Amino acid sequence: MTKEQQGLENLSIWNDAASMLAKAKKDGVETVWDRLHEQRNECAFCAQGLSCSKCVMGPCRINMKGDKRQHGVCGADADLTVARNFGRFVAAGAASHSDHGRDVLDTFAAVAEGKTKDFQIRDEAKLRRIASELGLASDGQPIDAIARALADKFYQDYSSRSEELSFLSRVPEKRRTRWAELGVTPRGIDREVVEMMHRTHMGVDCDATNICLHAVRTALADGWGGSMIATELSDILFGTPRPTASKVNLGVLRKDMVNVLVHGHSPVVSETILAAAKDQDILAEAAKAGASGINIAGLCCTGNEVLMRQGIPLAGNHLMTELALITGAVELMVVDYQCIMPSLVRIAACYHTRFVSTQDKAKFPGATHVPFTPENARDKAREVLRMAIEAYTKRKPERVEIPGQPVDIMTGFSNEAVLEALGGTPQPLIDAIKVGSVRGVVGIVGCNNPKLTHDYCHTNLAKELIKRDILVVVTGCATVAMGKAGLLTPAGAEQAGQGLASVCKALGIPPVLHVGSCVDNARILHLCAILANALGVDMSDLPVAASAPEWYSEKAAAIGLYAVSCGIYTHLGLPPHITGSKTVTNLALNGLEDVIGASFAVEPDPFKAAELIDKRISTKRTALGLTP
Ligand code: CUV
Ligand code: SF4
Repeated sequence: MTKEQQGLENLSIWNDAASMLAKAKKDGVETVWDRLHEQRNECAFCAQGLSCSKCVMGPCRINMKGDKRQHGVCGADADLTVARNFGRFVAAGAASHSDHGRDVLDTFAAVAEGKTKDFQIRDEAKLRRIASELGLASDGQPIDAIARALADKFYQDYSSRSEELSFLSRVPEKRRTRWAELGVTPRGIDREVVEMMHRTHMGVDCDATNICLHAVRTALADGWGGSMIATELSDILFGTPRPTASKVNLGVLRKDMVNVLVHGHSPVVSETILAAAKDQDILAEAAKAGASGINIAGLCCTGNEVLMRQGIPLAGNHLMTELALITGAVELMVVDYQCIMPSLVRIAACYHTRFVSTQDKAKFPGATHVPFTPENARDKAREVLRMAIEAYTKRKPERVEIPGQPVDIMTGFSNEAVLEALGGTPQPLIDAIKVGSVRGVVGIVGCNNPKLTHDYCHTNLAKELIKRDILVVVTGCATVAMGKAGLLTPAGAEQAGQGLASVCKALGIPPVLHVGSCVDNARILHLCAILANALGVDMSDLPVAASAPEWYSEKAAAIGLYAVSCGIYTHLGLPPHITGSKTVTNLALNGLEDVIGASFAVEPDPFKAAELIDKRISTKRTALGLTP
């Protein structure tokens, strides 16, 4: 379908998006949907994972039709080509989460070593708790000594060590045994990623299944390694999330204030911007420029980070990032890395918007580069805010359009907060699952993809699940969809089934709980492990599932694969580029079930997906001796 046939209104389910798409047309600004249209007739080889450019004897295309070329120049067949491509795809995702985790670790280590005054340890209790959980001396030790020891331990997790990752101590025994038997126990995080790059070089691992098993190990190194370290250390540095109220959609931008959007993933930059925006002299400068204050709003995952911990409003998700600039109301967008469309720099240039990059590993031609380090962050943040204030004086009111009113949301459901609300133990949740008022728990995670109507799958899948008394936990860009649909407030429970609604009312919680950013999917893993350990079962026995209905990124593939590898049935709205191999596709859809206790399901229709997930939860409930 072309964009013209589809009509602008079918690109997204939201009014704020529709208004900005119309404004984009009027302003002559190109968006992701225009480019998708230009890229139509995608390459069938690439779509199926059957093209390879890993060496200069190629590039090669493996033709699956008739008796034409069945092998690349080196002799690689379809299975191997798909597996090598997929292996690298997962490795890139795991590397992204984990390198973000490393940056948080570097910041944490700088604090521990007294090298920076710009960051502090805000949750000392959590630091002590994690240190003793991981077997480090904590009682009576000074806080910086504990922090140094913990930093050291996590650096070792990144190394080429051959022992298992520290946080595997959280994993139920049965699951760890299964991983050990399969040879997929994750060791050093970097080691697994590098080994995947090695294995997929020409003439190394030529066994598709063997490569897929290493993809499992690489993904697990992300979930229980890089991502979990990112989450736990971010909590220690910036505070463990507590239930907080906030707002969502483009309406959170303010006509009368200096609007600064934080975009990317790491909380290190966004938290510093937040802190500096409270400096009295900066606020005085904003007032002098005629603004009634500085308004910080988030996009994508860094938006989720500052929403979870500080209640900062979320302006939008992945497909809203361009549209946010088209409001003409944004003074400055400051980015770190990941999911930042290169087009944003060009769109910013169409308005008075300044675009600021902050990481030496993520530069954007046309942007102003302000390199942040743990040591200089606060000064740099002040510099960035001054640029925003200056830009405010250049805003053209006639080009500003802020669509709609913000929607109320509730956020901050860390496992700590959830357990506290339950009285300190998971037992009330387990009891609710046992009697069936909560039939199961599903994590809806991840991105948007312009190939699918924006947020249609997210919202409809969530609504279908809560109707069936299935509690939903949400992270990443899906969060914005749930918020706009009114599912992140206690009132959202009116859309839930009777059982779930009664639980939500008793606890005063929404039927969809916001648990964070993409790396915070580690919180969901941890929660599943806590539940499984409390019940004395494997994670694959739990009535839980995961879904990435509108995913697009390599990181989402890593998340999906670690979820399945933990025994969590995982729904995807779109398949990865693996359909050119029967072996790999079968492994994903069926074969993993026997070896790892879960598999993937691909289904673009959210109503059918809800059926599949419901059936899975019923099966798991029955096996536990519960009502379906
Ligand atoms: Ni990490 S990965 S688009 S959900 S931020 Fe959103 Fe966020 Fe990217 Fe996907
Ligand atoms: Fe072709 Fe093999 Fe080189 Fe890939 S590795 S480009 S299939 S020759």
